[in-house]
Amino acid sequence: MLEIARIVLREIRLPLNEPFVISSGVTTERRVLLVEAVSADGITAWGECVAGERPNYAPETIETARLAITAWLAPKLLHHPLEHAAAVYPLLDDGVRGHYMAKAALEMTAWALEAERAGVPLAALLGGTREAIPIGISLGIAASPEAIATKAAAMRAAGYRRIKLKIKPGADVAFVRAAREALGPDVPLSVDANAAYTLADAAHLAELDAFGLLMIEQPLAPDDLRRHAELQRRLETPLCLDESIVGPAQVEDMLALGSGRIVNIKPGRVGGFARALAIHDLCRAHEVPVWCGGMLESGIGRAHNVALASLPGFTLPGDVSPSARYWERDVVTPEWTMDARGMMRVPRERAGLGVTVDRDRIDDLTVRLEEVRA
Ligand code: OSB
Ligand code: MG
Repeated sequence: MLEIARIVLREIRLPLNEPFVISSGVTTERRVLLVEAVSADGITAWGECVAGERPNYAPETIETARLAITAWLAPKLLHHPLEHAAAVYPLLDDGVRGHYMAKAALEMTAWALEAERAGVPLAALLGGTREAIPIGISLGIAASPEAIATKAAAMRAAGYRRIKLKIKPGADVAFVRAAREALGPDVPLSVDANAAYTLADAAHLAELDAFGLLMIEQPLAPDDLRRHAELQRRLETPLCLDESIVGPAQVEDMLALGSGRIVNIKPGRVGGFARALAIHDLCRAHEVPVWCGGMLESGIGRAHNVALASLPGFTLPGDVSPSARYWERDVVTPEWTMDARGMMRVPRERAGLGVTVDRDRIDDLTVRLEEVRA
């Protein structure tokens, strides 16, 4: 039985090596909410909430997640024996609408705890089979087409298997053209609009068809599944949904409506691993490629993403970049690295996350700490 006896929440601050610019805002420093859970038999596991500093990607923020976890979610989980981590989501979801990132933070920590207690790698517990995963990079909006072209070429030279450019109205077609020219026709290239467009932009977005993109990620608002379907009918380039997908139901809707052909799975966005696995299985059954997105996670959240991305349906390179792309120094050892061929090894020789959480470093970075009471 899996029984959680203690839950400690910490906020750490981690400055990014370079500001990350998307259509709806800039991030210079991450405020990361970490979860530490201790089982009744004294085993510790770590997790991370992917909620951002502001509600510019999803409605949740680090502050709403902290409230949801302390007031409503963690008290349900504490001292509640469960057969399996897969039982955590239904427990948390009962009587609490939304707050998927807060739910995911606890749920994913419970899976890590189950892996630790069973003495198996998290990747194996989830059903992952890959020894290494292909890595992409998500590049923030640059000051000019020339700047993004230079950056994209340098990242390709560093080994990344797929380059993704953030776009917004006013920083799209010319930027993509410049990057495509710098990369040549064969490098996998995609764009992510983070919901910056409307259906009125369909003709403009169709200009992107000229650049052989792998996908256009989340061009329209999260709730616009019908409009995404209308847009997909007017484009050759596959649409990929990110913000729109908060569970398997939206994938069913996407399939029924034709709203997109690829899914970005972020376990931290969809309520955790059980729902991420359900989405993976559903997409696989429908031959819809999936890939693992990122939310500028610390090495702890990254460990969870690496484990998930080792499942067989993750056929496209993920936004699971190495630690050094984000931080001067990560909170785990060894740090996450990528080889010259753009691959990251999935740790399989140790139980749980497969990396060591650097508690001293976390203590140094902690600006707030609270133990949740039942
Ligand atoms: O839309 O995929 C996104 C980062 C923060 C919020 C949303 C997104 C992103 C990224 C970064 O693209 C991916 C990464 O973690 O490297
Ligand atoms: Mg995205």
